[in-house]
Amino acid sequence: MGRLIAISNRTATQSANRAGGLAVAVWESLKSTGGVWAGWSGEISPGEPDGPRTLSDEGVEFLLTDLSQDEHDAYYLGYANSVLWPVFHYRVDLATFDAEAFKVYAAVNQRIAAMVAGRLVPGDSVWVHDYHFLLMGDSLRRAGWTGPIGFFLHIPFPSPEIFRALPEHPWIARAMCAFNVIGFQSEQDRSNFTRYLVEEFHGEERGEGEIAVFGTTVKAKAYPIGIDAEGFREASNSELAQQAEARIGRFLGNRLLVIGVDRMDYSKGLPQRFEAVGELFDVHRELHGNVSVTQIAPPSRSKVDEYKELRVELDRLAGRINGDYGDLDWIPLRYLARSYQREELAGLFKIARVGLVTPLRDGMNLVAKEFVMAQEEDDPGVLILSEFAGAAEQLTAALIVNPHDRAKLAETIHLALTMSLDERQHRWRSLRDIVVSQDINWWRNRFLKDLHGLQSV
Ligand code: GDG
Repeated sequence: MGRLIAISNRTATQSANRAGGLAVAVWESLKSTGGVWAGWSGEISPGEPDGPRTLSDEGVEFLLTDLSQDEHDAYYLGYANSVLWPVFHYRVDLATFDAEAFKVYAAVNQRIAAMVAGRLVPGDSVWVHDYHFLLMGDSLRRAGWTGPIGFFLHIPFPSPEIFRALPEHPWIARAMCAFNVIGFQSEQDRSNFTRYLVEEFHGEERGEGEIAVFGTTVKAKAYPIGIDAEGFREASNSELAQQAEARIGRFLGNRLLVIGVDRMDYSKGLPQRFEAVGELFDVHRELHGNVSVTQIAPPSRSKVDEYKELRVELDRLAGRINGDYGDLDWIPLRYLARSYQREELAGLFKIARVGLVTPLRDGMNLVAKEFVMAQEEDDPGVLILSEFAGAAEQLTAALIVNPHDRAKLAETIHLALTMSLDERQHRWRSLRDIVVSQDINWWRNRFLKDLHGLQSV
C-alpha cells in the first residue's frame, strides 16, 4: 500500500494533541504508511507566509504553512467559520456572506494544494478533512495530481434548499466532485448531497453510492465517525478521572448529576437546554435539592462574536433558574465556561446519571459516544440525544429528543432520572455494543478501503 497524505486545517504535531480519537486514527494510518500530514501551523505571519515548514516524528512528515493575517481573517474566521459553519448547521441567518472571503478561501485551498502536490508520488492516496477544504480536490487536480483523493466532512451537509443559499454553491459542488470518495457522517447528509446533485445538475445515481455528474463519477457514502472506545473507557478509570469524581462528589453529596459537555457554539443548543432545565425545576418541585445539572462549555476561539452573545444568554438563563430555586446548599444549574482534561471529563461522565447531548445540528457528536463508554454496567447513566445529531442514526437506544421541544425535553430528563436500573442497563448495553463495534478504527478502515479500492482514477 502506498503512502497516505492527510490534509486538515489543524494537524497534531505535538504528541499531546494526538489524544483525541480523530487525531489518533489519522496518526496511526500515517505512521503505518510513512505518510505526510499537511495543514496550517496555527501561526499567523506578519507578512506573506514563507515557504512550508517540515518536521518529522516517528516516520510521519508534517508539512505546515502559516497563514497571513488576511488569510486567517477571510479564509478561517471568514468563509470557513462565518459562512460555511452556520449554513451547514442550518443557520443561514447567522452567515455573513462575503464574495471576497470566498476568493481568499479558494486561494488558500489552492496554495495548500500546490504545497502538497509537489510532494506527491504515484501510489499515494490523499485524505482531506472537513469544511475548510471543500475545494481541495479540484485544487489538487489543477496542481496536476491525478491519483486518489478522499474527503471526509465532519459537519452536517445541509438539505439542498439550505445549501443553495450559498452564493457559491455551484462552484463548491463542482469542485467537490473532483474528490473520488466523499464521506459524510450520516445517511441524512449523504442523501442531502446526492439529492442536490440530482436536482441541480441532473446527477445520476449508479448504486453503491456512486453518482455520475459533471462528466465524472464520485462515490458519496456515510461513514459515521467513532471514538477510541477502549481508550475512553481506560480514561474513565484513570487517576485524573478519580480525582475529578472526588471533587465533584464533594459538591454533589447524594444528588444525581445531569451533565452536558459542549464547545460553546450556537449549534449545540445550550440556551434551549437551559430552558428545558428551568422547566424541569418549574414542574418537578420534588427534584429540588436532589438533582444538580452541570454544563461544561469551553469557549471556541474561532467564533468570538457569537460566543459573547451566547455567554450573555446563558448567564441570563442560569441566573433565572438559580435565582428562583437555588438554596444555601444547592445550585440547580452550574455552567463552567472552561475546559477540562479528557480524563477529567471521563470521570464526570462516569458518575453522571444523565448525559445531555442536545445539539440543534451536529455532524456526529462524539460526546454522546464518550458518555456511553464511561458508564459502568452495574449502574449506567442514561443518554438523552438530539434527533439532529448524526449520532442519533446509530444510537437508537438513547432517549431521542427534539431539542426545540422544551416541555418534552424537560419530561425526558425526568424520565431518565427516574428510569429503572433494568431499563438503564438494557439501553446502555445496546449503546455500548454499537460504540465499541463501530469505533474509530472501524470508521477509518471503511473509509480507506473505499479510497484504496478505486480501480483507476
Ligand atoms: C466536529 C463536529 C463531529 C469538549 N470539551 C472538552 C473536550 N471536548 C471534546 C469532547 C469531544 C470533542 O471535544 C467534541 O467533539 P464533538 O463531536 O462533540 O463536536 P465538535 O467539536 O463540534 O466536532 C462533530 C466531530 O467534529 C468529529 O467528526 O462529531 O459533529 O461538529 O471529544 O470530549 N476535550 C477536552 N476538554 C474539554 O473541556 N480535553
